[in-house]
Amino acid sequence: MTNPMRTKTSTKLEAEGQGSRLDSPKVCPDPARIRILEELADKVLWLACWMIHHANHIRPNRDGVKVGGHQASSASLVTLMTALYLDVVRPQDRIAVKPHASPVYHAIQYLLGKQTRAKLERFRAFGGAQSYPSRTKDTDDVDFSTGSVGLGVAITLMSAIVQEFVQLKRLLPRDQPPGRLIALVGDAELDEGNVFEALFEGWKHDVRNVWWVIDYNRQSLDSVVTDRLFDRIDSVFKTMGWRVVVLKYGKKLQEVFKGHGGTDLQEWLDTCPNSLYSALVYKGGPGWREHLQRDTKRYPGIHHVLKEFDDTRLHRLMMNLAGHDMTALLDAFHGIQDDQPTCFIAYTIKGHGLPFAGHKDNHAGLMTLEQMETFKRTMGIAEGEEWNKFTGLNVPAGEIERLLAAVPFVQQESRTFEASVVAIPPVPVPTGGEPMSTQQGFGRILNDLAAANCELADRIVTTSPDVTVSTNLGGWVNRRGVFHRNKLADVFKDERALSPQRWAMSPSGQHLELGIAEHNLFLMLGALGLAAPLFGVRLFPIGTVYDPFICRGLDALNYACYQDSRFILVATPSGITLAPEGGAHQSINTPLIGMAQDGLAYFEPAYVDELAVIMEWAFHHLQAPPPQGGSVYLRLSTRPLRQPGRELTDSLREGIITGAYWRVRPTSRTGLAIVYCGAIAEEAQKAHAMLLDDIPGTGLLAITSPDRLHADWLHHKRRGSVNSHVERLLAPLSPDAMLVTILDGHPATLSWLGSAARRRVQPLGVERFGQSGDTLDLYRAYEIDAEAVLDAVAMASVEEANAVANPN
Ligand SMILES: Cc1ncc(C[n+]2csc(CCOP(=O)(O)OP(=O)(O)O)c2C)c(N)n1
Ligand SMILES: [Mg+2]
Repeated sequence: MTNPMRTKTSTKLEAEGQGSRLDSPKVCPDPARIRILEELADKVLWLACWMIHHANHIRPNRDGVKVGGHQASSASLVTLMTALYLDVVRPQDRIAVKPHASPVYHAIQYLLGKQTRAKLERFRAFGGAQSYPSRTKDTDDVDFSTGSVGLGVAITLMSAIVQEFVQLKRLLPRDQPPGRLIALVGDAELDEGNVFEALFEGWKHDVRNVWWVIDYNRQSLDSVVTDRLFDRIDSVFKTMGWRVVVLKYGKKLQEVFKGHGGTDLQEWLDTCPNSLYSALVYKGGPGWREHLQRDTKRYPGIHHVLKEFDDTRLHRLMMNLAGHDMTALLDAFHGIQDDQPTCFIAYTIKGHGLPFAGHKDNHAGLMTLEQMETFKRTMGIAEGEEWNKFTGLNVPAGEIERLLAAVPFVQQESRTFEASVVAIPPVPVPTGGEPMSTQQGFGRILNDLAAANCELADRIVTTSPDVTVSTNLGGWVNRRGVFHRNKLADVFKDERALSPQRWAMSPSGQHLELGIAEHNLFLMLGALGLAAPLFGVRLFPIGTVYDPFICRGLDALNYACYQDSRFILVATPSGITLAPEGGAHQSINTPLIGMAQDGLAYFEPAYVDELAVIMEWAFHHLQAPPPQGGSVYLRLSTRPLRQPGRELTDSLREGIITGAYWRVRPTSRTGLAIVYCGAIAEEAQKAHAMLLDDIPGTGLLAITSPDRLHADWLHHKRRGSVNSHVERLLAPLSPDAMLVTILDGHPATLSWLGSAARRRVQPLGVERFGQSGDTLDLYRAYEIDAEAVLDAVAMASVEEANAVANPN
C-alpha cells in the first residue's frame, strides 16, 4: 500500500539503491574551518574521557560503589556530535542524544559556554552533570532526556508531529521557525521494538523534519552485532518513506579506492565481517597487514595498498570510516535541505581514538591510569591543564574562540520557552442520563468543552491508541476533528454510510489518532506535554487508554514523567468491574503504579461531580511550574452509579482534590469507618447502611486520590506534623477504631491508612488475576462486595478477641 498523503520526491541519493554514498558533496566546507572542527573534536574526546576518568580515579570515592561512565560509547559519537553541534544544528533544532554519549554532550556544551567546569568535575556526582542527559536535572539545555534506550529516538518523531500540529495551527511564536527533530541513535537501540512502532506511526502521519543519525559502530553492550544489519535498517526505513544516507567510508579511504588496487581493498572491506573488523581495529597496523596479506590471492590489488602504507598509516587508513570523517559528515548533513525524514547510517568505531577501540568488551571499559597518561601526552595536555578549553590544540585559541562564538546553535539567547498561562473556566458537572459512569462523565465533560468557545478548548489535544470511541472521546472528536497534516476525506460520510462517528482529517483537527501500540500513546503524550518548553505553545494533552494496558507502555509513561512532560492520562475501564471482559482486560496493580509514579497525580473518582472538580484542577496543575505542577492520571470506570446530586461546597472541592472527604461523618468516639475508593462506592455504601444498626456512628470515607492523600501524609510526617489531611479526617474515630478499606485494585493502595490513622485496618481489594463474570459474581469471588466488608468487620472482632486472650 502506498501512503496517499506522501508526495515523495525521489532524490538522486535514493536512486542509488543501497542508500547514498555521499561522494559528491553539495556543500564544500571550508578546509580551514574543518581543521578547527577536527581539533575541537579531539578536545571533545579528551574532555569526555577526562570527565569519566576524573569521576572514577581522581574524585574521592566515599562508598566504594563503582562510578562508571562510557568512554568507548562516547568516542564513537565524538565526530558526529562535534559536526552537528558546532556546525549544523540551529537553535530551533531539538536533539535527543544517545544516553551513553552524555559526556560528549556536556563537553560540547562546556566548550560553548553552556556548561560549567564545576558540573563536569562532578559528572555522575550529586548536583553534577548527569550520567545520561536529563531535561530536569542538567542545566546545560538538554532537549530530551535519555537513558532507557530507544525512547529518546522515538520521542523525536512524536515531537516532529507535535511541531507540525502547532505550526499548522499557527501557534508557534512568530519569530520561531520550525526546527529539525534529531536523534543520535546507538545502533543497538534499533533492537527496541518501540522504535519501529514509532516509525509506523510516523508514516501514517506523514512525519517531516526528523533526522535519525545512527552511530553504526556494530557493537552493543555485550558483543558485536549481526553482520550486514545496515541492509535491513536501510530497507525498513525506505519502506517507511525515509531517505537513507549511508555514510560508510571517509574521504581518505574513498581516495584510495579510486587508486591502484583500490577496488580490491573496497571489496575486502565491504565483505569483512563486523567481528573481524572490530578485532583488527583493536589489534592495529600489524594485525591489518597480516590479514590483508593473507587475502591477497583473492584480492591481488591489496598488494599495492600494503606497499604504500606503513603499519601506522595503514591502521589509520583502515579506520577511516565516514562517521569519524568531519568532511564527509558535513557534506552529508549540509547536503540535506528538505524536510523528508532522513536516516543517516554512519559507520563508526566504538572507542575510536582510544586504546580499546573496537574491542568487543569495551562498553563499560575505562582507560587505566597508565593508558590515560599516554592518552594525555598524545593529546598534548599538560599537568593541571586538563579542563582547559584550548591546550593541546594546534590552532590559536583566538581562532577557536571566534568559531565557537559564531556557532549557529548558540545564536539565540535561550532555546527554552515559557508559554503563557491559559485561563481555566469552571468545568461544569454533566447532568442528566443517570445513572452515569465516570467514563461517560468524562466523555460529556469533553463534549461540553468541545462546544465551548474558550482558549482552553482550543488548546486541548486528545490522543488515543485505537480506543478513541470506546473510551468516550467520540463526541469531542466529532466536534473538534481528527488531525492530519493533509486534508483527508471521511469516506463513510461522503458515501452516506451512516456512522455516528465523523472521521475526516485535517490540519485543524484536535485529536491525534494512533495505532494500538500503547508505547506510542505515552511517547506522544510525552511529546505533546513538552510543547510549552520546546515550542512555546501551551497544550493540554489528554490521552485515553484501557487501564490494564498502561503496563504495556509503562517505560514510556515513566519516561514522559521523568522529563516533566505535562498531560492527562485517562485510563478506562479499570479493575474487575470490567467484569465480562475477563482477566486479560482487568487491571489490578495500576493504583500502585499511580501512587509510585513520580510526576503523576493519580485520582480515582467514583462520581461525575468529583471528576469535574478534578479535571478543572488538572488543567491548572498541568500549567503549574515544577515542583508543584505535574501530570494527572484518572482511573475511571464504565460502571454506572447513581449520582449523589449535591452541592459542591468549597470544603468538598478541597477534600476531593486533597484526596478524601467524609460521605458520612463518624460520630465522636466511633469505632468503625468504611473507606472506599472508586467504582466500588455502592458496595461500601450498602455495607455502611447495614452496619449502622450494630455500630452506630460508623463513618463512610470517600477516597478520591490515594496518591495525593499519601503524599500529603508523608509531607507532614517528614516535618513531625500530625496535621495531614487524612490524620485530621480520621481524628474523630476512637483510638481503638477499625478501618475497612476497599477498592477495585490492589489492597496495598489503601492499607497504609492504618498506619496514618494509628488504627487497625482490614484492607480489601483484588490480588489475583480476574476472570469473566458480572460484577456481582466477581465482587463476591474477590471479596470486595458489601458482604466482604461485613466479614472483615466480624474478622476484626475475632482478631481482637484473640489478642485479648493471647496478649503475647
Ligand atoms: C531499555 C534499556 N535496556 C538496557 C539498557 C542497558 N544498556 C545500556 S547501553 C546498551 C547497549 C547500547 O548499545 P548501542 O546503542 O549500540 O550503543 P553504543 O554503546 O554501542 O554506542 C545497553 C544494553 C538500557 N540503558 N536501556
Ligand atoms: Mg553500538
